[in-house]
Amino acid sequence: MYTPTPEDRFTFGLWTVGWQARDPFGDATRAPLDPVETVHRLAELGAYGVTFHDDDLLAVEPDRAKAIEGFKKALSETGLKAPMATTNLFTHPVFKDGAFTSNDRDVRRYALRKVIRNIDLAAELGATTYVCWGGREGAESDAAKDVRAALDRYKEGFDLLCQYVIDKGYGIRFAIEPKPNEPRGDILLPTIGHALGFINELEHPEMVGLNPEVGHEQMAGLNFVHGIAQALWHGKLFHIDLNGQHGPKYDQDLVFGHGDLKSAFFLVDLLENGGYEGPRHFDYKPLRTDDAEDVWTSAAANMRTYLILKEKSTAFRADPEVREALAAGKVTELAQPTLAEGEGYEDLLKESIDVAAVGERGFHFTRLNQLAIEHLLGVR
Ligand code: GLT
Ligand code: MN
Ligand code: MN
Ligand code: MN
Repeated sequence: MYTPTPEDRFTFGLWTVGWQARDPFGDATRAPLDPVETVHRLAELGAYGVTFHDDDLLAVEPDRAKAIEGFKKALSETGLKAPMATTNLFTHPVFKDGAFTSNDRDVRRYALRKVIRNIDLAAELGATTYVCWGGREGAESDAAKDVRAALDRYKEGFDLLCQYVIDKGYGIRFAIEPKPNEPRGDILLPTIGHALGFINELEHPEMVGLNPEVGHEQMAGLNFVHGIAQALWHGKLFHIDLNGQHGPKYDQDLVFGHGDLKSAFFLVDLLENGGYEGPRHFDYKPLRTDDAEDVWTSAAANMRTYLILKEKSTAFRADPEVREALAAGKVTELAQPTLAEGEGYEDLLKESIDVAAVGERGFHFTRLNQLAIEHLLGVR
């Protein structure tokens, strides 16, 4: 029960279990982790794949060619896939004012070269999604960044990278990961909605979608389930970062379900029934208080929680009382078009209702919500 297998398509970033737990106030509490060990441990736990930044591969082996060779060998020994890759455009001081949108043109040109080099590796390893988290693209002062010029440069960057992928014939799509703040005071493309608007201005909008992260939208006080539903509606949910967060505060990157559990339940319900077919990717950080072995307990916890919530979602949907409450709340009626086939506004304008009487109808949503809570608490 609740034992993950590769069919569940669970994936983890090398940087998640590999996080040494350095924070702004304290040193690392764990030793660097060899990506080769990570691949083996994740495979043993039942994961489907692993994802990486260019620099993650160099955690213990500074020679890039050797590091890549070791990583590839581990992938072929375990059968683990590498469906997504990304670029570290935030750690080195050169990126302190951003990468694609740094005020310094030399930095922008270097950043694009760094991405292109890792896209080649991503394509070679069979990755189909390339994530772009622009954590340093932003500012602390509104005087310091011409945001309209920055968006021009951001677009220029994506247009160039799309052209590169087209010219090379790679089967790769880009996924933008929004975040409102941290490490910058304010980050560009702060939410799912901002990113969706930006994508429409690109030369190849069909090649660019989203990689939303649970905690990032919740940091902005937004409803993650609604954001994901809208991303799916636009056909833009290319990838997802699952983790946990307790409301608007610093980016917690907790284990999936260890933040807002009710939201996690409805998220799993949506992912499992809303047409998302990509990997279930965990982007979390093992607690700083966890030791080297606890890291694997936490990795397993993400997958186990997802599978438990998946089972709860199935039971919720199958419960006759839930079905009745969904009908009573007219949740299903929303799928019915407001105008019937062949009707126009003339038909609508001919009609009238007893507004006072209709205004008195209840939707009984408390009952429905309580049923969800009771499923979640395991008493139904
Ligand atoms: C970094 C960030 C994550 C992003 C990663 C991809 S890097 O750890 O905090 O949210 O998904 O670049
Ligand atoms: Mn995060
Ligand atoms: Mn993060
Ligand atoms: Mn993330």
